[in-house]
Amino acid sequence: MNKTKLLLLALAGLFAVSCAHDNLEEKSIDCEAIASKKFVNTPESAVQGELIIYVDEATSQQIEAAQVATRSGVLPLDNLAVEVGATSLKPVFNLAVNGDVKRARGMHRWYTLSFPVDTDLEIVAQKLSKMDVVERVQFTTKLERPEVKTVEANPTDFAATRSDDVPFDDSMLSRQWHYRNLGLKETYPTAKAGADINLFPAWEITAGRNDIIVAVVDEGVCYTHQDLKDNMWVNEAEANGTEGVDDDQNGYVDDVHGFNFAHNGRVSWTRTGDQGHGTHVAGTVAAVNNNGIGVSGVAGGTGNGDGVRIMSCQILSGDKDAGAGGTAKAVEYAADNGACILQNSWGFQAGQIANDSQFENGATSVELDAFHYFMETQNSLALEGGIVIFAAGNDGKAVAGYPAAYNEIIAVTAIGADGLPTYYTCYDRGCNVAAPGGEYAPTTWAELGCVLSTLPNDKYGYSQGTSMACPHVSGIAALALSYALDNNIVLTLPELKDIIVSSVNDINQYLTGFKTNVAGGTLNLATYNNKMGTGIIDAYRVLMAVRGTKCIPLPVGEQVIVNVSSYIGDGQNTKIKMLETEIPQEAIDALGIQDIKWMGGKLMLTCTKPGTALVTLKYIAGGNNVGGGQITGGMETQQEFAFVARYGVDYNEGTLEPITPGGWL
Ligand SMILES: [Ca+2]
Ligand SMILES: [Ca+2]
Ligand SMILES: [Ca+2]
Repeated sequence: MNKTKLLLLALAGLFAVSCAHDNLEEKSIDCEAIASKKFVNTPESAVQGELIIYVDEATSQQIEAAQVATRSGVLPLDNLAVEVGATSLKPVFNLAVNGDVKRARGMHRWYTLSFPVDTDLEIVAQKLSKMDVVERVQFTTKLERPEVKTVEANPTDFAATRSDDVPFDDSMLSRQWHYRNLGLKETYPTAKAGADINLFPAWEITAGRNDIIVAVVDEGVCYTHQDLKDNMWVNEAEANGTEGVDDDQNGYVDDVHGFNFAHNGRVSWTRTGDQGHGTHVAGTVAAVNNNGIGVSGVAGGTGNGDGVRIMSCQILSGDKDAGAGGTAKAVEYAADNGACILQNSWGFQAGQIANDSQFENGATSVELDAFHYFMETQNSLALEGGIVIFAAGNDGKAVAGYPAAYNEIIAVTAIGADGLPTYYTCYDRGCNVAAPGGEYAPTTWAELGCVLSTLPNDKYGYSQGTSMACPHVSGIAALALSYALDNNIVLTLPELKDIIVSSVNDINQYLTGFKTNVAGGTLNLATYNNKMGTGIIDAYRVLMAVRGTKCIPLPVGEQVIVNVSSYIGDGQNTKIKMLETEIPQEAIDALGIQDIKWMGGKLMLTCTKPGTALVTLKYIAGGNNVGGGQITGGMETQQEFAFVARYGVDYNEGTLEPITPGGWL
């Protein structure tokens, strides 16, 4: 069995520009050109026979007016086209759809110049870069395909483990510790209860909506999978149309569930080299819930056709990839066809791009232009814009890879079933939030601590990686938008990003000592302190944040005293006096609350079972008494709180200090 550590789809060879190290032969890219920042990427690992160029406005107009495949009407370009035997000069983006917006953004100025593969790429690039009308020359870097270690799961093994204490009847759900972790040592030797995304209470509120579309930019998603097909996005015009015809005239033929931008055709998953990566990621976002089979997805619905929809924007296909232009088109396609969440478990190797400025260098890079277009396109009434979510990378470095690391993109780090950083996760700079990515057990490579999801051809399996963490966040974003839609709430993109990165549980209190990892080393956990992003994302907290309700964490089975006023305002206000509100019976039943007692404005209670309840508590603002009649005093008002009782909530036992937000919720 191949024990590869490389589990993220990665691009290599990007931006390794260094004049000091270049052998400056005549044909090489010269330092003057590099200094002019005309080049995006380098010839290293570049696809032969094509270059992407960004021309000035006047030239783009001339090219469009010329209407000849390889002639621009601009002399230097035409001369070069003749010289290299150019076969086509085509716009990268699809200007037939939403063309006015794209033109206003300058997207029409990107062209792909194609020529025979035996033509010297660097010479062509050099000549293009010397033309005034050409503002950028981008090499299309070949995507690398590190092998993913996946262990298949045998569905018949799960009949015995199927448990009644999960909300849906999917047979493997009780093994999806990443959704609800009971701390079972068979899962992982140091598994910790509560080290999960706290999904079950969120599902009591929403499990998705079929009008939210998540674009999975990855390998092709196996849309025929028994546990995915009902949650696939369907382009109805193509589904009911004619084979070989672009029925909806969106520029793509037979794009029923998405499109294969690598092979320019139907979405596929059975070519040599395909690893089921896209299908695994898609299952975490939205495998069909409550259908009696297989796994559950974070936003997979309740079994009533209400799961969020997966659009397959395929950029990796067998041994081929979509390149820079094809990846940009895949992102454009997602925006043009209704997606509001862009799920990306791929990226450049961490450290290849030094910083945001270098990434933006090509302001310029055709992919970044596409990401910005996606972010600025509104496809859901619940979100003004689109959200882009990326895996941080599996290089184990103290910086995320790009595009994940870019400041406008959410980068997801990975924890294991022990709630601790995984050995492979990137961390620190550029990282925003953590989610379960799973990990094989130390030394034994036992797979139950990995993420369990769908694999092509009705199969299921375990895998580990920030690639697996990322779709948890995309699924939760889909839940947030589903809940917002249910309640006619419209979020701006900054608001949704804030909700995602701030609705988290603390990880830092656990980052002491050392952890043995499967790769045979040890992690010094202090290295990760304050560097895994803001914390571990919590699906229930996310929904409460959309609702505008604060959560009060409570441990199960222990008597605690809650200083409720510390949850109001800045928590320091002495002019807030809690009134002794009666706790509703519904909440008492939901959490099995015993021994309730108000003590000087603090609430003493014991929760005997996990659960959540919304409780409205009254208080006096600005006085010790409520005014009225003969009394001049404060004002009675109230606030709604979410009581969240969970196993494994850590706090300072025995103390009467207020329980502060945090711990494993
Ligand atoms: Ca079409
Ligand atoms: Ca068709
Ligand atoms: Ca299922």
